[in-house]
Amino acid sequence: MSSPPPVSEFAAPSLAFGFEHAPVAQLLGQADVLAVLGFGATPGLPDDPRVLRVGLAPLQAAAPFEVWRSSGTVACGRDGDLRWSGDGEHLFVAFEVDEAAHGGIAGAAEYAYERLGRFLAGCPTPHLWRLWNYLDAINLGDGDDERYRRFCQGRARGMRTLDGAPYPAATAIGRQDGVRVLQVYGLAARRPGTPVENPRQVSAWRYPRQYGPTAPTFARGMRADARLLISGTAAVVGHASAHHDDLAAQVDETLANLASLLDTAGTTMPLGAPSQLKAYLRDPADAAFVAAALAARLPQLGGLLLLAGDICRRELLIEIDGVHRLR
Ligand code: 3EB
Repeated sequence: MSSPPPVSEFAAPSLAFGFEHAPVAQLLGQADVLAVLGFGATPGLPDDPRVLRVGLAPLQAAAPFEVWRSSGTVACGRDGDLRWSGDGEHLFVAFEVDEAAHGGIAGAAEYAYERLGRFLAGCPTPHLWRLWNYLDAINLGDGDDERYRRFCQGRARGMRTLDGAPYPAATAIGRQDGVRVLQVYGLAARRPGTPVENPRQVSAWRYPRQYGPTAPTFARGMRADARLLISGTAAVVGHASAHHDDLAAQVDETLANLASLLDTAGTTMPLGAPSQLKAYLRDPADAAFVAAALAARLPQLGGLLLLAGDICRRELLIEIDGVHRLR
């Protein structure tokens, strides 16, 4: 009689997220690497389904890669213009959509989300946990013509294919690179996550009409795998932007929002060592101030990446997203 296989063969593979400085060729040679995200000018990135270059300029010397690793067996491939990498339990998915080919940012967003919905519906990891959306010139255009608002309209239309599933945690940030290509990447899984809302903030999908004809469709966070995946979080209280153009106060309000979200998600550990954060700054000149403010408030922080990026409301100067271990 053969003995039963070790328990680990039955356990679902687990993910790890980190910021790493190794050369990309070395990272891609490692069998457990699910995804490598490079920021800004990262020359020589290979054409590999696990790799995405995001055109947000890092505001630190020698910016790290963001690396997702899996304890399982990683396979990757392409499906038309969509790239994926997965371990059977988790799926990294990425694609880039040329806006002009789809009549503008709304059409590109609708196409991207429809495409994503159809792809996920046909795969064993259909549950969307987390999405990142990066587009150029997010605040260009006035009133309802603003590109962010048009993105929200297209995204909501394309999301109908997600068919009643809860909204994923998300980030939507403006690149400053002049490239009219919508970048969408994310994390889906075999099992659903648990969306978390923030009691200090009106749920985004309930924002009133003044912020645009179509409310943004994302959850404030997603609890999954003993982690909280934290959406882009800014100085929004209720539905209003707080501390217009006051960076220091926006940093404090954003940290208060993050603490409230963690509290709601039931963490026993505050923001700090169990957290890895990305901070997006509208003005690259604010990097030193923000780095110092976060170092003072979160001295044990597990990792921080500072990126130049425009927040979707003009009066907001900073937005922070990330991942936090719950236990
Ligand atoms: C906010 O709280 C800030 O449209 O996907 C944060 C995270 C924000 C995600 C999105 C927008 C999005 O409304 C903006």
